[in-house]
Amino acid sequence: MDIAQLSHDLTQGDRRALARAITLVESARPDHRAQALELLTALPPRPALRIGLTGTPGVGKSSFIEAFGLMLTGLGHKVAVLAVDPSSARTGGSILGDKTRMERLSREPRAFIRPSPARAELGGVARRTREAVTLCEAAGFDVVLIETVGVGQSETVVAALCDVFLLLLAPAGGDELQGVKRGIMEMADLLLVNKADGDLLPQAQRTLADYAGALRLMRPRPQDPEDFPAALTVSATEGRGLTEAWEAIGRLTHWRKEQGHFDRTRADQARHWFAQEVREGLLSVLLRPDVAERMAALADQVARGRPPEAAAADLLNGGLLAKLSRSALDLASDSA
Ligand SMILES: Nc1nc2c(ncn2[C@@H]2O[C@H](COP(=O)(O)OP(=O)(O)O)[C@@H](O)[C@H]2O)c(=O)[nH]1
Ligand SMILES: [Mg+2]
Repeated sequence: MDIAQLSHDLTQGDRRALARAITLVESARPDHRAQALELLTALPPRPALRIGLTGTPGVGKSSFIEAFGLMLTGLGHKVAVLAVDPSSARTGGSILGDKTRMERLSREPRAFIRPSPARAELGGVARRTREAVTLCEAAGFDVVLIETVGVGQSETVVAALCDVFLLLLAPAGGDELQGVKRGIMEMADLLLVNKADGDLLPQAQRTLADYAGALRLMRPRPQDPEDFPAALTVSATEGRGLTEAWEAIGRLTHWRKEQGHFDRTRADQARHWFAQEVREGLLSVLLRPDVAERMAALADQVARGRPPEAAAADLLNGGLLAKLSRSALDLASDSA
């Protein structure tokens, strides 16, 4: 693959080049990995606004993305939609599989929708999504929406990928807060009670009041304006509240930029992902066949009475660390 050509086409906004580039970063093949890193390094930084979106199945995420995305393209924005879905290996792609709900957005020339890859384990999905965000930005998409259903720790992953995090909620009965994990509410910048239309409108308004009350009890965030995290009602199907949601996002990001929090958060996120990559890289060495074999042999010795500490030290101080530094050298010479 001609990476210089791909990089050129991508930065011209060529959608097929973007799709091919995302396929490249999704590949686990070592030669593809090397090309992916070459591509990502070559691309000029062109940061967009990264918006995360979570909510339980059925709450209206796809419908919201369709309506919100169309509003944004109508305002002249270029909108990319990605998904973090560690469940898709089992379900065959639960998120964004329902393209019927995003039919108009998927036909919109200023939008780009990419479902979660089928092979999905959280670490891999996080890296792939991070890299796909960079590719979308390089292709000129200035708003990137990242959707997750919140399987496992996927909200935490998305929160660490985006600038603004939205939690979509449905009108609830009574005063129960829908069993929304408290941690998720604490991550959210904006709570959107969807389906505020028709018969559901009064219930949506009551639900909004409940959540607004819950938000007031949470500890304040010194990095945000006083009225954040905020809560609003929206209707994806009737297109209500979308402008207000966009305005709230704008006000929040403007404030964070002025206060220096926006860039600082991005820098902290980059540090986080760097440490994560190093950790995963080290762990992956343990899965290499030669290392796994050596571990199995040492484990047998431990089972026969050798002190586990001694066997571990044997592995770490002997072969493994030497192997690690050798693979680091391999990498260095590969990229030279
Ligand atoms: N009344 C109403 N129904 C909605 C709204 N948004 C979504 N729905 C419906 O809720 C159901 C689930 O929507 P969907 O977008 O697939 O939810 P997702 O699973 O979170 O992606 C569908 O039947 C939608 O038509 C809304 O704003 N109002
Ligand atoms: Mg959906």
